Amino acid sequence: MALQAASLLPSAISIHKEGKSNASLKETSLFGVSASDHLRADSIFPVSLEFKKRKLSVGAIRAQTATSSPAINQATPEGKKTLRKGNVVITGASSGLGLATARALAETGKWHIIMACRNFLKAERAAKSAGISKENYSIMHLDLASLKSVHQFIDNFRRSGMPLDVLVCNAAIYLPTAKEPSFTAEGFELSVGTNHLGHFLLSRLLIDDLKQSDYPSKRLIIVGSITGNTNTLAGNVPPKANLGDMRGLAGGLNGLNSSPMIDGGEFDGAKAYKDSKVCNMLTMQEFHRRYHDETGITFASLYPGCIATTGLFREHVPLFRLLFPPFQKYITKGYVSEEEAGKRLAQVVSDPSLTKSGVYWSWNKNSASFENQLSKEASDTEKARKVWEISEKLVGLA
Ligand code: LMG
Ligand code: NDP
Ligand code: PMR
Repeated sequence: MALQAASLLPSAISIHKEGKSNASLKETSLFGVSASDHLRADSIFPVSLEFKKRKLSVGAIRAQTATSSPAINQATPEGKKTLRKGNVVITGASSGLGLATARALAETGKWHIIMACRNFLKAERAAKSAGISKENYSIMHLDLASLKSVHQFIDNFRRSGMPLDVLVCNAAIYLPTAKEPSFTAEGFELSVGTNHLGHFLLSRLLIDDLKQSDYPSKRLIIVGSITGNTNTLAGNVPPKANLGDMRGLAGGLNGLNSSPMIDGGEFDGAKAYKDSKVCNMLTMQEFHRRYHDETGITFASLYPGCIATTGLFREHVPLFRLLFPPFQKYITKGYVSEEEAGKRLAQVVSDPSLTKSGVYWSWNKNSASFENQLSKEASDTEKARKVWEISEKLVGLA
């Protein structure tokens, strides 16, 4: 609501200097109000103003899209060719893998990163402390635990006029110590609601924007994990992922007239997280089957390695947080730093050799990427279709 009002303000057409963007950010921080409450899209996203102006004078969406971002020069064998910056939306870019990926992409100078985050100030501080320069990122509010917020994010993004070239569904929460379930705004169990359903709605709607992009390699990436794959040792640490017949999901995961767990069982936070990762990997493959041939979009998932130091483990007991990094470093040897994991995901975003669609990428000891095998459940086409269909109903698309 406030956003719409803001975009009608006269200031919306005069703010496109960085100084003014700063002023707006300061305002936000001074009052300690979340950006979503009074988000001023135009002041936060410097590139968007070009669009507003063009929209008024040109009106043709394709023309806007093609000239949206500053052009950069890329040397090619034939000589110099101009390619505009790619625009990549990364959910949960305020910490861990998402932030490290944003940094790795920003360093190339070829990407504008839209950090889609639930905590605007945290994201701003994170970008600053990661040394990402101002012209390389924007922050837009997104709370995946609210479908309304997902719709608002999409509105804001479209209003900015930026084309969408790559979408990275990275954000996640993990609640291993919760005894009772928590729920999203719409009443879905929080881990599956955030990690899967929020992203499902986001990506189902943004596929239209990806389709319209004229960028040479358009991609939709959904971060998966080894712990959702029961064909690995890590995936066999209890509680194991298992979607069962999905009776809980079909019932809406609300914990009232249905179980909060996808398989209909008792609540278990660690299992809910692993189940959500199975849904992420199944969704990526279902996207590939439904959209790849028609759109040319590359759909991919990945296991970036065990990034044992991220905020993902913030809810775990202190002893676990203390021992988990050395355990992964010296015993399993599955440990990777945030920086290394960020480089891996950045490859999946932009490496010209990783354009194959429908792949679950992993990296070997020498940090070389390879196409990994998913578990039986995480590659079950029938389950993928069912997850897709039930999820469409739950998020109001069917
Ligand atoms: C459970 O908690 C929840 O209860 C459950 O609800 C669910 O959420 C589940 O997977 C999710 O997690 C995990 C629980 C069980 O751990 C804790 O509650 C925290 C305690 C963790 C630390 C335990 C220390 C005990 C030390 C004995 C360890 C024996 C095993 C050694 C390694 C064996 C390798 C094959 O936790 C577990 O499942 C076990 C612990 C998990 C990982 C951490 C283990 C670290 C131990 C090793 C120390 C590393 C030292 C490094 C330096 C070595 C140099 C050579
Ligand atoms: P972090 O906790 O560091 O990052 C998670 C991000 O998600 C944070 O930015 C967090 O925001 C954001 N987030 C959480 N809930 C919401 C929400 N409701 N709306 C919007 N954003 C939200 O964890 P990681 O970097 O480790 O996790 C990133 C991805 O990597 C996840 O998909 C995870 O499953 C995957 N992964 C991680 C592994 C690891 O070992 N760490 C291994 C394999 C996969 P905020 O900062 O506001 O809390
Ligand atoms: Mg696991 C080869 C061994 C390996 C790898 C790569 C991981 C990754 N883990 C491995 C082994 C083991 N883990 C073993 C042998 C144990 C029992 C001691 C073990 C335990 C363990 C726990 C308790 N591991 C965990 C936990 C968690 O709470 C983490 C989790 O399941 O989060 C969902 C976790 C993880 N181990 C991993 C990775 C990548 C994680 C965390 C994150 C994720 O999958 O997203």
